[in-house]
Amino acid sequence: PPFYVSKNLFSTTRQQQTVNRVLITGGLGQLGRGIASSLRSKLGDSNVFLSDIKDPDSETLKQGPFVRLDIIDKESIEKTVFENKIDGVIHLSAILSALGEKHPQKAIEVNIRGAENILDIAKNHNLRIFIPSSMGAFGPSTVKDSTPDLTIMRPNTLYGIAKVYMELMGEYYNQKNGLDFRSLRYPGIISGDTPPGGGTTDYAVDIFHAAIEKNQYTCFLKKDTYLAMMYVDDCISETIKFFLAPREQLSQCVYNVDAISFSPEELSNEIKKQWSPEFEISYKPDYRQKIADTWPRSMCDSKARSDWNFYPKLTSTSSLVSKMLSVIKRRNE
Ligand code: NAD
Ligand code: AKB
Repeated sequence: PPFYVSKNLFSTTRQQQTVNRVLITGGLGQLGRGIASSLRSKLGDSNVFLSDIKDPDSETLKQGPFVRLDIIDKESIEKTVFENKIDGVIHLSAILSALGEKHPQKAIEVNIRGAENILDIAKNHNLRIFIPSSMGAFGPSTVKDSTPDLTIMRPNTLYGIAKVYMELMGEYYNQKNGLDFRSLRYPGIISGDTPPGGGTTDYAVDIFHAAIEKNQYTCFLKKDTYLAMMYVDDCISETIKFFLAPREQLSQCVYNVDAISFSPEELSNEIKKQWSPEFEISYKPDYRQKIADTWPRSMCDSKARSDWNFYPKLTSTSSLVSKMLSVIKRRNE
């Protein structure tokens, strides 16, 4: 159980009730387009502005407004917010855990300076702001099974350190300035139609493509490395539910969310069963093993379930494998 429990962790002074026009930063990564498409079906296509430092493809441009934004360029972001009457932000720009250890300066710039910029803008313009945190915010001294919302957080990656800083700054502005700051600690997110962006949990996506293309996969984690995971559709639907939830439903700014826990060996056994008994996996752990060893095997998300009805639908390794195989096969047709 959490060693510290407090009521009123979410201040509701000064906040508007609804969001109508939303800016998504870092929107061309694994999660952005799916989140934009789901939010557009609720708010209208022209009310959700996708942005990224990268250029979009023509299909993305057809679906709704796009602005090219670098999260470090605070002035341009502020101008976009002001000119488009933005009242909500979903901030996805990030350098993920594995990439961050390879490019530390970039990780500090995007994950720390970028979060500072967007939180400051949200505070000054009274915007609702959602920023995903991660199970990477926990560290080697955190309990690894059913990790509670409130527990020891001493991560040893730049990615995790930036997530803890972002969570604390958001909570601080919520308490001091009434900022409507919301965050979910995601587990590893698994998707069949969008590639992951350089994380420690990427193996759980790569393995499916390798199985379908060559019936063989060399895994960068050891076979018994259990980690918390979630299918992308659940991540998107539950994120939108949380982002649009009436503020009265929330009793804290930051919640754990979780769905499935498995190891590479368990996942590959299920792929053998459902795809091909000839599928072969070998293990060649690299620097990402050290990161994975410090992360939760599962997170306790009971507060998210009771406060705002968090409810992931895909909760077994077998249903995840079946879903991933069908999505990737359909995409390859
Ligand atoms: P991703 O790496 O796929 O995408 C991140 C996007 O940020 C990229 O499109 C990139 O171009 C953009 N970006 C990088 N530098 C930028 C800059 N200077 N300015 C603007 N944009 C910039 O990440 P994702 O998987 O879509 O993750 C989105 C959020 O969810 C991140 O905060 C991440 O930490 C969090 N999260 C993701 C997972 C997961 O498994 N995908 C798990 C936990 C938390
Ligand atoms: C990563 O592995 O870096 C992400 C995450 C769990 O935050 N997928």
